[in-house]
Amino acid sequence: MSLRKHYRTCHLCEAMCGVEITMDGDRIHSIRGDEDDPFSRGHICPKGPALKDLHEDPDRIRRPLRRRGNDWEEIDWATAFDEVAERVHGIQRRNGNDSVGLYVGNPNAHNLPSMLFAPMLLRGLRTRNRFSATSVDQLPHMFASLHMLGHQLLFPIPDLDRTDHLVILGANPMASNGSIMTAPGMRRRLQEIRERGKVVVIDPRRTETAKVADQHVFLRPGTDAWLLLGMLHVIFDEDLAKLGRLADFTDGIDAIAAIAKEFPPERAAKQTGVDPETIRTLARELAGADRGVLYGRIGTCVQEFGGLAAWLVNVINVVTGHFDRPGGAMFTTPAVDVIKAAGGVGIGRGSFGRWKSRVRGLPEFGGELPVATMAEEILTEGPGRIRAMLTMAGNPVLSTPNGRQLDEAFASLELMVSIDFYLNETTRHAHIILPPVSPLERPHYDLVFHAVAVRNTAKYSEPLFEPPEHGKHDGQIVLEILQRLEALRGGRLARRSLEARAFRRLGVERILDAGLRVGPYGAGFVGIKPKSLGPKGELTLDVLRENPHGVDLGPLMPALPERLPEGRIQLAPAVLVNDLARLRETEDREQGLVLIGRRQLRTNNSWMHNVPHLMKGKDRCTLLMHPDDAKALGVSDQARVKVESRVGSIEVPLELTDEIMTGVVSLPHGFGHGRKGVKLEVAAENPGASVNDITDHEGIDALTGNAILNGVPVQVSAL
Ligand SMILES: Nc1nc2c(c(=O)[nH]1)N[C@H]1C(S)=C(S)[C@@H](COP(=O)(O)OP(=O)(O)OC[C@H]3O[C@@H](n4cnc5c(=O)[nH]c(N)nc54)[C@H](O)[C@@H]3O)O[C@H]1N2
Ligand SMILES: Nc1nc2c(c(=O)[nH]1)N[C@H]1C(S)=C(S)[C@@H](COP(=O)(O)OP(=O)(O)OC[C@H]3O[C@@H](n4cnc5c(=O)[nH]c(N)nc54)[C@H](O)[C@@H]3O)O[C@H]1N2
Ligand code: SF4
Ligand SMILES: [Mo]
Repeated sequence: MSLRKHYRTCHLCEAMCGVEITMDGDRIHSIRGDEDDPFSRGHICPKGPALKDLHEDPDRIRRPLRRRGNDWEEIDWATAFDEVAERVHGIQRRNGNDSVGLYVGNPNAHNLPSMLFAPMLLRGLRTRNRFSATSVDQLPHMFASLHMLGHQLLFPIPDLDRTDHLVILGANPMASNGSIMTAPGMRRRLQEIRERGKVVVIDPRRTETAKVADQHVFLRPGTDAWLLLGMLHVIFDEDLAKLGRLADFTDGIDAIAAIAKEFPPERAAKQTGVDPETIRTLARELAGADRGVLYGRIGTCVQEFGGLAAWLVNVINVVTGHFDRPGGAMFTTPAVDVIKAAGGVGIGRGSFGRWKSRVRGLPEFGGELPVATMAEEILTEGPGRIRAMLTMAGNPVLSTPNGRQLDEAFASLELMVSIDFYLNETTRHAHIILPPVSPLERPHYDLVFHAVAVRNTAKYSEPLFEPPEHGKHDGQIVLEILQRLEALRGGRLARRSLEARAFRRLGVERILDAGLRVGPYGAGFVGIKPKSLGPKGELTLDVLRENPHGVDLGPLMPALPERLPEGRIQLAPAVLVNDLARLRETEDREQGLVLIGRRQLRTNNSWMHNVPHLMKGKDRCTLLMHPDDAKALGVSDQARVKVESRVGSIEVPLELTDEIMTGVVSLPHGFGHGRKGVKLEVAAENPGASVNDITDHEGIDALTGNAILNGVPVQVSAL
């Protein structure tokens, strides 16, 4: 037996754990945490070893497929690309460019070729009907960053390793392993904060993270903005605000002080269920901490007032002096500067309301429309209707609101093309499926997650396996489609087509190398370079190749005002301040039982349920409910119950627990694999139900267009 080791980054979630893969010949023998990865130091979670299972999964699609009635036939790549380009071109010529829609899912962010090439597809399709997982996720953070900091991708990251006081609002990093806060080994990092100071979790459920924290506070779903306003009141009322050096480039503090006056903790308490004294203590302790930070994540986003909550989290960090300062919310200096490079690949600073969706008139954000309106754009007749869809690494039937309606919409399309290697709830509607190579057959570098990590690091992973003959990564698939489309469109060689050619010639590695060279640690950088770069002190792809465990580039550094495109922080942008009116209107609203989500360590959105060892054990697609609510409703533990909303109903087993507050129930998302035509053998054994069959496509944060997935009104009854 000849064993050799391969080192890479696990790309499955945002934590960027280093893995050591032991190879027996050309087979994977075992996978464990890489002790020599300077960032993750040996940590992995149960999903890491699944890299092997995903690679070897017999259900993974390896050749292009074309629908034939209820069946599929394998076709060669040239036939597949020609057919896709011709049909897309024909549909656009007959019905206009907007008749072709695009959905881009979450795994693209974990995929280097996609990150480099998908933006070209976004532009090359020339459609305004672009959708993505952003509007069921972090859109409110991007909205706040755009309006406050001048760039949608300028994310404040909690400086986890130096803070002494961490307040976590609407995140469960013990299960999710962190989001917009890449930090492998969450348990150790949180424990270290507790040794230095305090960790507080504010969440409608006493989560896995709450259990390893010093304090947990129950909060009614969707009321984060009220809580944060109450805290701001205390900060100004007790004279705890301090801008420090930020005062020189921060506008709007007086406007914030005036707003805060209106929201004493007693008023906030009525909405949030958090008592006024607790709100005062939360504010005082955070403001009083030398190194403190407030971290808000998806619980603050996918709710009715996501934009307000994301804004107010930033405001509190700024006015308590915990912004752009060690231990506070800071900004990364990534080796490939996605913010500078973003202009080059067409992502840009961001935009809002440049156009509106056809049916509901919802504003565009960053060139995209809210995904909650995708189904009606397909189903509603009239000029501008979507007749063809392209999906790329996503499963919106399970991951976006009212999945049943979307199921119906996809089934009605003239053409659907999916770039994906599974036949899942979404891609089963495709006419053509274009499967990229396995993630272990492509090079890897985390363009996105290095840019949102709690430390500056860089790591490149070589492909572990040669791609199979004719195998294509996502970038190559995109380019093939685009080049054919441009050729069919005819006329002069378009600039985009030239760009595509140039990109194709360069290839992924050389583009990455160029990105590193022009980045802050590259040849052009003046200033002190980290010792880890060696005597020459320049970061290139070769340096990363020589350091397969990754390179540490040091802690986060103060970066403002230089990193702000306009040089200033806007604390009180009118678009956000004006949305407070909508919040005030909900003050006396009656609220019944509401539904929230729940991530589980062994899942990853909708697509890890085909891995046997992750699916072992008891059914995890259960509805959590407080025993008091169960008593009032006459339902008992383990019973199957019906959960109903305005748009639909599902049946799931009940799990009673006092971990969840009364008036709230919780279901995980990503289940619901029982639909006809899905080819996920392991997942089908334990299909569960999809929570997004009952989330409502009309439920959006009216400001940002983000979907409301937490705080959905439901009724529960015995079956
Ligand atoms: N109710 C509720 N709904 C939610 C959420 C919630 O908390 N509650 N969370 C939301 C969030 S945060 C997100 S990000 C979305 C995710 O929503 P989506 O991005 O739509 O769904 P995923 O399950 O991530 O999609 C996985 C698909 O990508 C494919 N895939 C994996 N890797 C690759 C690759 O390298 N290339 C290609 N081409 N395909 C690949 C898989 O085969 C699978 O089909 O779900 C959202 N939905
Ligand atoms: N194991 C695993 N890891 C994952 C994923 C996965 O599916 N499984 N998905 C990945 C993705 S795409 C993302 S975006 C990240 C997300 O990472 P996190 O943001 O950490 O997501 P969650 O674990 O869903 O935590 C959200 C928390 O918000 C709480 N909550 C619900 N409603 C509200 C509310 O109104 N207010 C407040 N304050 N809290 C509320 C929920 O109870 C929950 O504990 O995780 C990533 N990591
Ligand atoms: S925590 Fe995330 S990156 Fe680390 S092993 Fe698990 S899935 Fe992979
Ligand atoms: Mo996400």
